[in-house]
Amino acid sequence: MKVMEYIEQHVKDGKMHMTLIDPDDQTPETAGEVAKAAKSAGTDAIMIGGSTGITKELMDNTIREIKKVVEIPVIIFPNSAHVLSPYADALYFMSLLNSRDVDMIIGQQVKGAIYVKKLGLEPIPMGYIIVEPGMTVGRVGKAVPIPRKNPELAVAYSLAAQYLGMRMVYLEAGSGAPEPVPADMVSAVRKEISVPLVVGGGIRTPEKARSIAKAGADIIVTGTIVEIERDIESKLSELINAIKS
Ligand code: 1GP
Repeated sequence: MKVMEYIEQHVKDGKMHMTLIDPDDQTPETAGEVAKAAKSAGTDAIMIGGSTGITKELMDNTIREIKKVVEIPVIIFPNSAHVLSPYADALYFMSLLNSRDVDMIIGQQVKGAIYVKKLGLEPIPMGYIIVEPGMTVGRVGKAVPIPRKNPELAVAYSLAAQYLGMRMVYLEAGSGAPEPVPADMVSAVRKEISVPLVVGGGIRTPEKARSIAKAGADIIVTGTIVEIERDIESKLSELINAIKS
């Protein structure tokens, strides 16, 4: 089954959770352990990526270790065309729509397209939209973040993504954001689009995860929680239960 079909089936039946692992933050072996704990906690897919410091070799080794221990999809969440790996199941073929830099909107995609084809990776077209504060990805991606008080602008970008043919929309507050994307922005976007809505950045507690899911996110992404918690499985399962119950 294609990863996009897997996602569409899951969001038809309920909410999904995806765990983001940054290959630059631990050894490939430790990344495998993290993925295993996340899978046991109920996560539905592993996303691999980060804003800085990633080499192709690190990407390849990390994905291989993860694939050894879990069977859920492993999806590349790229920061550039240099991190493509044949070992992943799919790739978010994404455009940072509210960037000031044309390279983030279409340049890296042009650089990577031929390799995606050669490697046989499944590309999942995604509109990536940075919401304040945006954190490192907002800075590196030269984004003009959507103001937290402007849900209408987030709706306009999200609808534009859908009309351009993108199969998913991702509202990103930035890894480690003090607060997630506002719930009223999530619900405003959910009301208007018909493709799966992904929300991430700053979601570290079951309460916040529940409120974002209730507001209409189909897929919740968490990354930092697996880096800061010692007992990853129990902390993550509390958060995932809050999303799915
Ligand atoms: C970042 O949305 C993800 O791209 C995850 O954010 O690290 O804050 O969970 P956190």
